[in-house]
Amino acid sequence: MITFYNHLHAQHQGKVEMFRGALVPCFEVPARADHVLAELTHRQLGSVRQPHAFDDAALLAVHSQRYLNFLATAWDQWVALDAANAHKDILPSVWPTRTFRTDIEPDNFAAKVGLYSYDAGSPFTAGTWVAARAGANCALSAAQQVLSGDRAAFALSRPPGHHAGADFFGGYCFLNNAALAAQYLRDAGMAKVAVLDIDYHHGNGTQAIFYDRPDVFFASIHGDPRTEYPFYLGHADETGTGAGEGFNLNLPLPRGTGFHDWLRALDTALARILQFGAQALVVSLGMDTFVGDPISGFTLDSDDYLRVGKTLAALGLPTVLVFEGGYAVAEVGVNAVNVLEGFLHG
Ligand code: Q9C
Ligand code: ZN
Repeated sequence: MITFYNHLHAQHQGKVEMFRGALVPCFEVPARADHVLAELTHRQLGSVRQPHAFDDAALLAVHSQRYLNFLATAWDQWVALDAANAHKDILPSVWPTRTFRTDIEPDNFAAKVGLYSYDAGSPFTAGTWVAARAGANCALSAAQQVLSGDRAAFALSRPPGHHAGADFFGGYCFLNNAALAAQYLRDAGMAKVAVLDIDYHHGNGTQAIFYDRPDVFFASIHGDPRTEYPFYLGHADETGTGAGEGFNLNLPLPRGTGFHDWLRALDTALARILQFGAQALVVSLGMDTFVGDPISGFTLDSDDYLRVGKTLAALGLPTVLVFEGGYAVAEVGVNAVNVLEGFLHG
């Protein structure tokens, strides 16, 4: 299996995120991807390549023009406010909630940041745009690889993507890599594509992007949003809207859920994906379901990920795997590569 590795990922390196009234060190750190790369290389699970370049059209197929303009210019706008800002990350502090307008982009920079975000945990840094773009190119390259006939490909990309919507960032995500891959497969002529999200957190961005569409089925297994981030989306009664009704499946599970129950949810999701008639599968591969994850609540262990990979492969579909969350840094490499190994040799 070819891995497209985001060689520019370390340019996105947030310093702090807001947590319980204090700024704490970021959980989403460059070492995460380094560990996966080291484990992949060590276990020789296929070649590692740099992503191909894609033009703006591939991004515009998912994201809005004004959001992409903002991402591309945000850092320069920030430093133009005050040269000393170059040493600090951008974090939002004001947001348009219910009753406010979002159709007018404010001139004020802080107001713009809030318009395009939904939490104070996702710092935007000097290299965020460059890194996120190269990460998106990894997902697009993996989709292209599968279109050319490969059974599967892996996008080893950070920052992650599944919380990012068409025009907002949050949850450490800026460009929705999985959605970009799915849309790329659609635009290349695959009529039905499924996105399966097995990150601990609900993939609110991906769900929102495809919620009114019958051509991309979205299924997610995640911590119950009543207690788990992103809180405001991911309930079982969200089944799609309009033409997309019936093409969204949420399987929330309580904090503390172990592999037995998690695997039953996976079987449910995969059965629905087969029933849908998907021609290709995009997996949002979050490793924060691991028992040792510092910000999550499921109890999967490292060996369980071999079985996860084997179960995904049994679906028999061309598969794009996209790296998402997973914050037990020392173990994230073994866990992610176990999924790949289970997929290839399970
Ligand atoms: N103090 C992904 O896994 N907040 N995003 C956690 C911890 C946000 C996770 C708070 C978690 C976002 C891609
Ligand atoms: Zn997550």
